[in-house]
Amino acid sequence: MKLLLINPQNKHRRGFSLSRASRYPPLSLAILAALTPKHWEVKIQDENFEWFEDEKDKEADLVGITAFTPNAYRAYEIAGYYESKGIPVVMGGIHATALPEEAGQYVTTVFKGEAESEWPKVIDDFEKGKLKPLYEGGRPSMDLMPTPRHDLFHEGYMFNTVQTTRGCPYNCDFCSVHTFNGTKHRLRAVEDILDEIEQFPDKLMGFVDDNFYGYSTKSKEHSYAILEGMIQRGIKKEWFIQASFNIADDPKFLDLAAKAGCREVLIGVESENIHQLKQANKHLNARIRPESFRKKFRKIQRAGIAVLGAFIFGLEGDTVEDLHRRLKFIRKSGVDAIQATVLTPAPGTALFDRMLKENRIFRQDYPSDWQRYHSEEVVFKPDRMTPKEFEYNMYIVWHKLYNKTSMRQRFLRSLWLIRNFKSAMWAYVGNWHYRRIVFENGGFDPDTHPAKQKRIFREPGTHQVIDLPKDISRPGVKVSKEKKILF
Ligand code: B12
Ligand code: SF4
Repeated sequence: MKLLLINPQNKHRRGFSLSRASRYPPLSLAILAALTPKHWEVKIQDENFEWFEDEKDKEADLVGITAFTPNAYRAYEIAGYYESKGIPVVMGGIHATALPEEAGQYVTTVFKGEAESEWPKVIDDFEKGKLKPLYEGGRPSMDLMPTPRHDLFHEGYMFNTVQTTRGCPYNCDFCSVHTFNGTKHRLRAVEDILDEIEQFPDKLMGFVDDNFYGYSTKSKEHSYAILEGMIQRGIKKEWFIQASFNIADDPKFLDLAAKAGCREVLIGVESENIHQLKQANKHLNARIRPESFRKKFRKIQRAGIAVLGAFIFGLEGDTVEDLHRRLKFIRKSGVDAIQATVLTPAPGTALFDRMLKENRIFRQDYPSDWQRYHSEEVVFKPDRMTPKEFEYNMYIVWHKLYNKTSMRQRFLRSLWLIRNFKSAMWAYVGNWHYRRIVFENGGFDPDTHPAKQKRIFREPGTHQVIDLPKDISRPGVKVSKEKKILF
């Protein structure tokens, strides 16, 4: 029996797929492969490297597809090919879980939730000719997670990925994680994690946990045990994590992480505006208060680890001036790498439900419009600016963050602050990736200010460049006394 597992990519905008060094392997598919009985032949078809073509490589008795929202449309396209040949397609992942009815129109079987407990049942039912239209995997214990089949990943990947936890106790209203993986922070057995890391030869890796360190004493101890285990076993890898500001106040964690090879940590900063943090339920950041963000970054950098700050633009209440205020905050804060994304209402989040109710989402030609939900395009009406103003000013923000001169200056500053060449280099390379991701339109020169460029707008979702609308404001940065920049 042949199982073909497919990792589809958004065809119009390739985002992280653009360069080899910013691609990450589809861990979900390697888990499915490991859960599949031995008498099955399993293969991963990965559009990060090769577009799916009808003619070749398509042999399968059963197909499994994974998708986040921006690549769901592509998943449906590929599913259509197999459905037309009478080969059943099972679709799982975050998008199918959020919108099972929609997915059900394009695939044979929808799989909701995590795969570990129910995937063997799917295989068994298929073998008996009794495949059902819907399975619910729920959120099983992480003890059920097998060692993923890393050997099936495309050999072109530079990074491997490992998962040590699932779920998040917070409920930020723009985020899919707590609705999908739940609010319980589930921890995986440390020995399983270490055995898995030892098994693959790749030197570079990332922990895909939403929060490697977590918020409880138990999760903190769990992270220590992983790091101590890596050091004891002599595992020599370089890697990144995602975590919250609380790691900055734990010198033991920072010391262990640096010794175990941590080069970069992504922190979801989101905004410098405390009201927005509260409004979006980003309570941890609001409690710490934006005035102290810079100090926290420094503590992490002093440990030899680069900080990748993730910021959201277009949060509720944002005006054009606020976008520029956030930009200024970012540049002064000293973060080494920057992810500056456009607020995007993902299905299944509170943000999506609210915006839908308020009739503010203007990209609703689903499923095709899901291709636009990649966090670099405006798909909703902001409350205090027009979508075009937002979009145009995002180009200015991106230009300021990712023009060559500012990236080089940032690199020198990182060297000074982190005092670790490799970590500073990770951040520098990361900035190059984001530059490629946001400017991948062919019509815009990232090194020239948008005001000096006649045509910058790409018809979203395509590569076609369109004229800049005349009626949008191009403000200078005015900062009022009450809302002064913090650094
Ligand atoms: C690593 C990661 C990435 C990697 C990609 C890794 C990959 N797999 O290709 C990178 C950095 C490239 C990335 C990019 C982006 N990401 Co991302 N990413 C993640 C992160 C942190 C972990 C994903 C992961 O590997 N999890 C581990 C695996 C094992 O879990 P899983 O995929 O959920 O799989 C399990 C189940 O879903 C199920 N399952 C999954 N597929 C299938 C298929 C079948 C057939 C079955 C039966 C079951 C099944 O079984 C698996 C095992 O239980 C998640 C957060 C999260 N917790 O999910 C965000 C997340 C998925 N990303 C998100 C976003 C928004 C993006 C970007 C748009 C960001 C950007 N600014 O550009 C891009 C879009 C990428 C794209 N392809 O279009 C959002 C997606 C929201 C949504 N509704 O789609 C998430 C949820 C983060 C968030 N805070 O909301 N991302
Ligand atoms: S944004 Fe981060 S802290 Fe907030 S719910 Fe998502 S994973 Fe948790």
